[in-house]
Amino acid sequence: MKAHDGMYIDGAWRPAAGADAIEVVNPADEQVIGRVPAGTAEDVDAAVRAARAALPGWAATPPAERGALIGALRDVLVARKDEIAETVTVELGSPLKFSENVHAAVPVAVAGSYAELAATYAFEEKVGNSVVHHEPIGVVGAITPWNYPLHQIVAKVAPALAAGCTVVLKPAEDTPLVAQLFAEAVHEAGLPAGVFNLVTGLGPVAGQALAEHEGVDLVSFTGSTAVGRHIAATAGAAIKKVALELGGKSANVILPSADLAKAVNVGVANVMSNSGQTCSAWTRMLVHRDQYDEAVELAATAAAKYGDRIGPVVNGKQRERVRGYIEKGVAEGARLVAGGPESPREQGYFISPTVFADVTPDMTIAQEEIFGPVLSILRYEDEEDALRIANGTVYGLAGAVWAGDETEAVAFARRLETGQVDINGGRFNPLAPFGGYKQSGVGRELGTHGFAEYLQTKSLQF
Ligand code: TXE
Repeated sequence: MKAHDGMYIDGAWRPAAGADAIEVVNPADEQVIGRVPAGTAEDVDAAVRAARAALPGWAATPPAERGALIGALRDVLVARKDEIAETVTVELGSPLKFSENVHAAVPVAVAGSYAELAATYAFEEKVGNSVVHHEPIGVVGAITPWNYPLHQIVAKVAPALAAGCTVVLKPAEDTPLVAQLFAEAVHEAGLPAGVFNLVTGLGPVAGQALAEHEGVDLVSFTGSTAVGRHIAATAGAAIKKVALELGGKSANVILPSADLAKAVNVGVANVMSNSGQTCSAWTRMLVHRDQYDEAVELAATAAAKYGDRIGPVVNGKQRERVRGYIEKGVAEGARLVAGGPESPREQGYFISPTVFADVTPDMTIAQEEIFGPVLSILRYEDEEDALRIANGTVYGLAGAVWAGDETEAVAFARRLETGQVDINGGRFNPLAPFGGYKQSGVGRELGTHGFAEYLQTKSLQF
């Protein structure tokens, strides 16, 4: 796999300040596939300076022109989609079809939506005797995770650039190659130098330096709640705006009137997809006690069918983490009906699709984000009980409600403390706001709501 040995700063690949490197490992076979430089505070400083220098020119570029350049970037992502899919497959381990259909395709839709929005957004609006200007917030420090590596990058960079902000990206250390490919795409699309900059490196070094840098106006972070809390504290001390997209423990509520088999099968697929490494995954399935045994049987059968079709988890540490949760589930009295803690293969960080029955709301596996292919099935007595269980975690990112008719599902969804709910299955919408209630985050991504995060207002009174 091709890897750059420098940082993309001010429109060119430049040597890193230090000599340390990060090894990129293919989680499917544990082989080293490349090396990228481990950035330091010095690299971050150079990148932030470049972004600051480029800011006035980019902010003054007519929005339609910015939109056209983001459209050109989208076109490069389309032209290089096979390379993107192959890169994500070797550094994240996801099956190639999934990389093509999701990891390469979703960022194209998101970039396209912001190419359009830049050209059509009302950057000025009249409010009584005032005119409100929506101006770019400035230099954005984007810190992204590895689970949907290109999507997480594009969901921050595209709206930031569309808004007139300039960006320094610090991608996850597990998946830096697709980030380098993205930087190449930015270059190929012809975006002006300094508008987008890339510093690869470790979270506590390069990420920390970016979050702390006084030349950064907004830190947009997606990752663990623990690091998010730390970043919020750092940024808060500097009175810097933050956008945080953190963990989840979403509930898939199957009401008695629902098509049970469909709800269970789609629910299992949702959790196993991307080997369970999805922050919005419906990791808790809530089933009425009268339908419970049937649901457990359906889920166990569906999970067993997944077998080899899911990829490994991202690295050895994550595999151990997921295994630890599975062992804890057993120790706390949950009943294993599919999968388990043993690795299904000698090589690679694989975990079998795992399903737990007899999970109670107080168990660790019903409260904490596992980030692996592990489903917990909980029993509820009535709707009020289901609601209490669904809302009974510190998280509130996503969820699902299934019912015989949509009105019933929507009535229940309105009472959920969560940022997104899929009704009878739902379908991904790149224009719908995505983000969390409670400890799942601050702010929203995607669509006009995600766009607004990168803007600040100035009102002129007449
Ligand atoms: O996340 P980290 P990890 C959850 C999920 C997973 C767990 C751990 O439960 O099992 O987090 O994953 C950068 N200052 N999610 O360890 O550490 C880091 O380099 C600044 C949920 O991978 O939060 C990377 O770029 N930056 C999630 C990014 O933060 C720092 C997606 C995320 O890494 C930093 C990923 C620091 N001190 C994990 N420390 C979601 N919401 O989708 C680390 N980073």
